[in-house]
Amino acid sequence: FGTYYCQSGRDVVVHLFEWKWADIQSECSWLAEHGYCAVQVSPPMEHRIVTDPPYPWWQRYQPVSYSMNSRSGSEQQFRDMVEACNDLGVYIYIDDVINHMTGGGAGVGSDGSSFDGDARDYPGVPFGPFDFNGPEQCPTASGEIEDYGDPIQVRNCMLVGLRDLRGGTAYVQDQTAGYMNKLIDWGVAGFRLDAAKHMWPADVSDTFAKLHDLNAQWFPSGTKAYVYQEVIDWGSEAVSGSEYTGIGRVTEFRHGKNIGDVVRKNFGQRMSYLSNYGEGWGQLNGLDAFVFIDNHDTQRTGDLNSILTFRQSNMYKIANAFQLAWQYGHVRIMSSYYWQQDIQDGRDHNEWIGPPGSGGSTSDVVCFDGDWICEHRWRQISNMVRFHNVALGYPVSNWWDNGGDRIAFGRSGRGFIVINNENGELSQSFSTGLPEGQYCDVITCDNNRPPCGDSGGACRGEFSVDGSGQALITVPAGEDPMVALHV
Ligand code: ARE
Ligand code: CA
Repeated sequence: FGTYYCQSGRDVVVHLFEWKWADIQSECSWLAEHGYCAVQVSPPMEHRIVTDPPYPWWQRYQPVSYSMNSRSGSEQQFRDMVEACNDLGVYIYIDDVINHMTGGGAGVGSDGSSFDGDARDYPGVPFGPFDFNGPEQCPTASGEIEDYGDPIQVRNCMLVGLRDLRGGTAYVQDQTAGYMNKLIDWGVAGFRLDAAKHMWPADVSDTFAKLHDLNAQWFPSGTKAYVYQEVIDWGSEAVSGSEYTGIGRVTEFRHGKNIGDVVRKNFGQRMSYLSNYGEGWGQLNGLDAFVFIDNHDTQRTGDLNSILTFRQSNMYKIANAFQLAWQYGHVRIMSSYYWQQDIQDGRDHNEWIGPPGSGGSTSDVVCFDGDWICEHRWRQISNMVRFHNVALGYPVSNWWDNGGDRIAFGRSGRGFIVINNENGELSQSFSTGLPEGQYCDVITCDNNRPPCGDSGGACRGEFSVDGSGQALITVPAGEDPMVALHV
């Protein structure tokens, strides 16, 4: 399940975090034009409605049933979105929450189903007490995961109070695979497996063995769903990502931290150390890895001194340019909404705040209105998605560095990028490996070939590559300290 299917020349995933289905449906035309392969959408199943705090984003990680009315819209809106996006060749991956149901307490979910977490009763599925892990499976007195050094606790006890499904039983697998098959039959192409670390690998593969092939209306017959599993592995716990690489791809959380530390120059890190970035840094094999600079958790509760987000826009653009120009892992771009942070003692007390809107409903997306950040539309990022597509499959070449924070590299004649993460202008002749011709800097210009276009006057214009692949490139320091050229 680690193989993904994209329209030819596309590769990158965008997470439209907390967007409504109707807004994603309209965004798909823009995404198709700009070469995105797929969209990750928020968990689409019926979820708990949390009022204390009021309607946090994380209410959607508490399933009540697998029916489809959620904060992002109705079942019909979901299906319309999948069809419209598929018709444009932009595929939908859903955030798949099947390790658990809600936390404690009782109520009514977003599609009208009742639930009682204390009694472990979810009639909308239905699940009852026997479908959950209890004292026989989980060794802790609290029923909570207390020690991440014990794989049995990690898999069989509750993650922050969330009622933990017995994923090894045929009945539970039939319900969760049935949910996924419903979506596959509607045209969904992939799954981010939430909390995969908390599920036994054998249970995960038994569940996926029940999945249908993708819908033949849009996908070649025999195509399997794409799966990337959320396993947070910093290298210090009992459960490791490599236990899951045989099933599908695995999130590589060290990617965002490592690149964040390099661009921020934390711990003596330098851009020049990136020459062997990827496996050379002790990370997963790139063909197993699913990678991102930040995600919806790390941008809120991660190590905020390492992780870069839209709030550090210039460094964020450098980090994204590097991950898109380099060749490592399957890349996901984060697309966020704004919230006011309240940082006390290094922790954001507002990290729970849900998407823009009121009374638990979400506002329509208007990119760049101050509420919806739309990083995926930032020119410096979306043009680098193009660079990434053009260079797909062409190895890194023409590496250069100054031993410090200035680097340059090519992609075997398809692209070339220079990054100047130091003070002062960088100006010199580079061996780019590019064919002779005139190129535009895609970090600051609209087009890759003349006429370069004028993005608000920022465009650095044309660069000439001569017959031996040499080009004189000047890269200012400060805002957008990069030049990227591609065929
Ligand atoms: C909420 C409340 C809790 C309450 C609970 C039940 O915040 O106080 O007890 O509800 O009522 C998200 C939020 C949670 C939220 C949950 C359900 O982040 O705060 O709980 O939704 O509404 C571990 C897991 C990893 C998980 C992270 C958050 O291994 O799988 O914790 N990430 C996914 C999603 C989250 C989501 C869930 C799972 C649950 O991406 O958005 O939670 O569906 C080390 C370890 C990691 C560990 C990490 C944090 O790094 O190595 O394994 O991650 O610490 O503890
Ligand atoms: Ca579990």
